[in-house]
Amino acid sequence: MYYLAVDIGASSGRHILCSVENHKMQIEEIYRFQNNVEERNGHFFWNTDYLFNAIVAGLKKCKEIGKIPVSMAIDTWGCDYVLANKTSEAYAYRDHRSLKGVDEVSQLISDEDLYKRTGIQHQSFNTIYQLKSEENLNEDDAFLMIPDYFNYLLTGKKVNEYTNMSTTGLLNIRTNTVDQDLLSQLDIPNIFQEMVEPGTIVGSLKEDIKKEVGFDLQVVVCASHDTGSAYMASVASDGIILSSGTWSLLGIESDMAYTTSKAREANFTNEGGYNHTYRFLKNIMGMWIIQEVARNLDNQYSFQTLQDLARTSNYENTFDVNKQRFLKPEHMITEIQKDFEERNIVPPTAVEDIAYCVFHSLALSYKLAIDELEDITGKKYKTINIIGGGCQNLLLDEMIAKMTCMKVIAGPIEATAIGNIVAQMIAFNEVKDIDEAREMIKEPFDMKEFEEK
Ligand code: ADP
Ligand code: LRH
Repeated sequence: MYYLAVDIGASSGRHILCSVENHKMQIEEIYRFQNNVEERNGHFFWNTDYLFNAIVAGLKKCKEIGKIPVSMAIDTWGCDYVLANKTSEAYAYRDHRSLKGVDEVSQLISDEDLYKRTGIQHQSFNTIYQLKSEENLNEDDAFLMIPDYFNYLLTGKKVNEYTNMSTTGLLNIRTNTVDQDLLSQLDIPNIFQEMVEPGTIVGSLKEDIKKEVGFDLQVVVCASHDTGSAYMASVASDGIILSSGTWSLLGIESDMAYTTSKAREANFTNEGGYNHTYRFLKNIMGMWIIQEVARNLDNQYSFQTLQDLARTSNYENTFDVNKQRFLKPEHMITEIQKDFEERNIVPPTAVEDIAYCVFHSLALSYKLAIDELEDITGKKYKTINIIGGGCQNLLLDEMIAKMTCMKVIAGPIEATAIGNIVAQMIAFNEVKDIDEAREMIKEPFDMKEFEEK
């Protein structure tokens, strides 16, 4: 039996096919494509047509290699959406238009009240602020988050998946439903669809898509917020989990939400997880910084080379990676250097020093976030499970082990796709529940351990 995960991150997307035999999962990447924001009239957008064509191209690849999945599910980054009855356009969360919404929302509800109500961190790009920045929102607009929108193009059915909906900042933390009072207070019309849980089968492919790809399957919703799927595939879910990709999402899986003022001041969030657990975590600027550094250097250096070069550096200073200025600067290297100059510190200039300084600063920000987390929860953690593409950065893994004195477990690299598949396997009774699935994950995927003795 094959299951297909379509996992689209801010930097790339991939189709990961999983076969299950004798209770063993085996994954194979069958299709990969780039993802990027595009600039139009001074604003940044995702190219949803290009992404949908890539989704269909990956389905055709299944046919070509003769491995037809019984089901598929799509996950993407959170917060962004399409108003499906009027456009296929999707603003990218790094676009500055949402700053207008931040101002407007803060005049209608205080940050304290909003956090108590939703449990969601303050990020300028949260959907709540994006929606408040829209002109002419209308009841009939049909709000679909990015994976919901692709599910709709595949099946013709409009639903909103719960875990991703929690990133809107519009769900009530107690009821886990869209907070209608909050909508009224903010004058946002009810543009939302039926909300469904991960594991729900949406339906089969529309006739035209079926014809184009040459087969049918069931479209399932997974935890369609990529971070939600990634955390599902953690093999040490009782410790700290660091989902390391374009963003670093550092936190814990928890049965309870933390909405204390300490949690709010540290800007931790309570995102909705599979089975209504919470991901209590902090967004840290993440590999975005090194991606942009690489782009500024015309992509002459691979991530592996940047890591190797960084090992030769003696540069010691660090910067605060979470400053708003690093969210979408025109030129990342210049922005980093300016940040040092403004603090009268000699900035890094050689490639090896820039790369080292970025990794060192990230490691430091993880250490600070762990201190905050332990303070808020009153617990001490012994392990950090780093998952996602960024766990391949062994230098960073080593730095984290050294700085935190915790045991670092790196892997699985494709955690998000694996979590996506787990939701499908549970929906098809291939496994009983997430605990059983997590046991299955421990064996087949390459994990590395780092410990500072
Ligand atoms: P997302 O899905 O959020 O776009 P990924 O999980 O694919 O991100 O992770 C991408 C990141 O993984 C890259 O930005 C890079 O920093 C890191 N990465 C990928 N391959 C390697 C490698 N071979 N060595 C070190 N780091 C790597
Ligand atoms: C990571 C992620 C993160 C969100 C951001 C928009 O890909 O989904 O969890 O905060 O993108």
